[in-house]
Amino acid sequence: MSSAHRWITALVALAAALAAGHLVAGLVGVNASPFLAVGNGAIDLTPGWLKDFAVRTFGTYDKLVLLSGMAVVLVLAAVAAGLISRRTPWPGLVVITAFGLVGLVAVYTRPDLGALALWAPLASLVTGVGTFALLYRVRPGAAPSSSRRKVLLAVAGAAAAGIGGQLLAGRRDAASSRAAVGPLIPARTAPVIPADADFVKLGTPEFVTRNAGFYRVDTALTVPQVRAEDWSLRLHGMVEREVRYRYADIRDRPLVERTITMTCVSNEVGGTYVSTANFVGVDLADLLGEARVRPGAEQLFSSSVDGWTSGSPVAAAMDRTRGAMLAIGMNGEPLPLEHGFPARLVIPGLYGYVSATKWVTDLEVTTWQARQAYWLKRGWGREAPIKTQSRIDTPKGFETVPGGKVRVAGIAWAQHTGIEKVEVRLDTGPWREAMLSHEVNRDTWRMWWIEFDVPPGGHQVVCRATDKNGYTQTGQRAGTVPDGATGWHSISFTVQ
Ligand SMILES: Nc1nc2c(c(=O)[nH]1)N[C@H]1C(S)=C(S)[C@@H](COP(=O)(O)O)O[C@H]1N2
Ligand SMILES: [Mo]
Repeated sequence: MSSAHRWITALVALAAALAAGHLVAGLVGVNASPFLAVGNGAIDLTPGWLKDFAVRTFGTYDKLVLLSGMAVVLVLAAVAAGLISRRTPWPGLVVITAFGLVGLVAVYTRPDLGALALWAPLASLVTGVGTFALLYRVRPGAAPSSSRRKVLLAVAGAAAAGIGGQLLAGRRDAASSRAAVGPLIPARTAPVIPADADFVKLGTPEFVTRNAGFYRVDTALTVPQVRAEDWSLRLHGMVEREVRYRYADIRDRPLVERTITMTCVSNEVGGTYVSTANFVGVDLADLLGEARVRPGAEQLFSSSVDGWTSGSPVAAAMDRTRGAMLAIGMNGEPLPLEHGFPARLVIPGLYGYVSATKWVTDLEVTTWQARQAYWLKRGWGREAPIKTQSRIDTPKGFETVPGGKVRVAGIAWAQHTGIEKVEVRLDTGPWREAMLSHEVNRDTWRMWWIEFDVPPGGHQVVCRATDKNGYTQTGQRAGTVPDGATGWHSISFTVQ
């Protein structure tokens, strides 16, 4: 048997195995697809420093890079498995079985997958082994057309299975469930946002971020697909009465709408992980009140359907003046799938990893001692209030602007405290106070702008915010780990 025939045989077996796994995953849940399960497992096993590096280097492409890397490894392993099977198929079969077992273990250990999900990697394993053994026995010398036909058949079968899996996954998809929710009309709408809440024409972002532009941060390789009909939220632990809510139970309550600026702890100084939306939902304090939290409770430990967990202070969740929510709507629509459909937490003033669990299905009232959430175990802080920060949006870094007056504009935030002032400095000049936008509420960002007369040449602007507690942002640079970056944002630009 030629070496080309052997490695092609192995590649076809690989394609068939992945496709079979995907087909079955279409029936039992897309994340059971062994390839995705290995990817998700790899993400959870990755040490924090490597994860930070990946996010910093590849940004939102980090997961694409991971999947591509895995694909390259698989292809190389398949080619090698084919090549080493010189006289018998056994060496190749051993390699294929080993990879199949990795897929099985990955699916088995995923917290978001049940026993049914094991059928997907099993299908992959059996198909991979079977395809390789069968095609290996085809004698290319004897009947070339028949061997080609068998290979073509296997390839066609793999393609059909893969597409079938995708279609099946789509049928169970949450998108149609979301489309069927209909309008969510709050009983208490958020105050109308005045026109002078932003300075878009002067170079700031829009006050309310469109859903499509809202930053996204999570550990999920594929967006969890939860249908509203299948969703429920269990509230238990240190409570007098365990409660379970279904989607309709939440949707049919009087809904409240709140304008809130969310921020990620991984936001570097000057970064983009900050956005504002009108969230619609119910007060978390109401739900906790119905369960009756017992004395001594400290932590609200929330779990997502994909196994991700978060720990929020019970006090923040219960504090009615803070307005923590179980949100089901965002900017006039049901939550987009990527932002947690059917339901998520939003607690104003705390970084997302301790306050904003998406696809939330479980709330356990407990102590700090008893449970450790996902990022806490990986070295991030337990209490993580959002730090007062500001960012320059105009001019852009290294932009060349016309001579004369140069306008500098940006945003500042100090959620739950409020922004008092923003100061801007050109080169080594004095700090000058910027014009602030209308304050919508203390849980949202504020926009600012200022103009400078700038001579031609290279220049630098720096900004710093002061919040309503009188705290002025420190110029001391700190990284994002363990509880948020500090330092002043600066921009270098050139005047013509
Ligand atoms: N299930 C789940 N929820 C999650 C996360 C996650 O990884 N998984 N990431 C959190 C983090 S770190 C942030 S900053 C916010 C981001 O929410 P967004 O993607 O809607 O902007 O979601 C939080 N909720
Ligand atoms: Mo985050």
